[in-house]
Amino acid sequence: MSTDDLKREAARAALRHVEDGMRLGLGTGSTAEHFVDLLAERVRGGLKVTCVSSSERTQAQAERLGISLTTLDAMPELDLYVDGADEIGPGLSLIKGGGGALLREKIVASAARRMIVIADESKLVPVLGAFPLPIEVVPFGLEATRIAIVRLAGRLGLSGLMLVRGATNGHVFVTDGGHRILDCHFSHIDNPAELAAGLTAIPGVVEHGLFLGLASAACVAGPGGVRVIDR
Ligand code: ABF
Repeated sequence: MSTDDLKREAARAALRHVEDGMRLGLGTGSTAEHFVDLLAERVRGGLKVTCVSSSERTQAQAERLGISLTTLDAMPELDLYVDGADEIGPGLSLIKGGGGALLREKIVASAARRMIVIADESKLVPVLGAFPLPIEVVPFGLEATRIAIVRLAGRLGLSGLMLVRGATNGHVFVTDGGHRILDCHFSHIDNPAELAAGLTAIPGVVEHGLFLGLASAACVAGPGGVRVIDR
């Protein structure tokens, strides 16, 4: 089975938790794309759900597939949010935002009663941080914000490259909210809660990719099948 097949199986497993009449949040990324695709098949078969997207990209896919969409303002409380992750650590702590949609993803995840993470088993890690942590920052004063993050990291014993996404190839990445992303190569984050609290206190930081206490369960697919991990 290819990694892509595993992602689809994880998405299929999460679909079993979707019931008629649910208010759903749709994630972003290649695994979430499978979920939206499979959901559309169920909708064509008569399932009635109303959805909110976490990115323009997912919005376009869901619209194209005929899924009923609304905004989070019109439907501010959701039953379920299904999304992928870049890393799944202990206690279903997550790094997300490799696709650059972390701000909307976190807003949608926080509006949902339950969040189910879908992933292939390569995303499971004993300690978060091998995947660069994305931090969404406002463009104004970006260098001052970066220095504040470097100082925070130093106090917490973290170090590593901190790169403005896209800057090295001259195409600086701009998020759906008009912000920039700093990718922080910390390699291992021993205390994610401490780092999350410190980042939130820095004024130029809009949001960070540590999702702590948000996921209720994960459907993780490997060659032997899909494992459901509860928090
Ligand atoms: C989104 O998609 C992100 O938060 C995460 O960065 C990414 C996971 O990507 P994929 O499903 O393509 O591996 O959920």
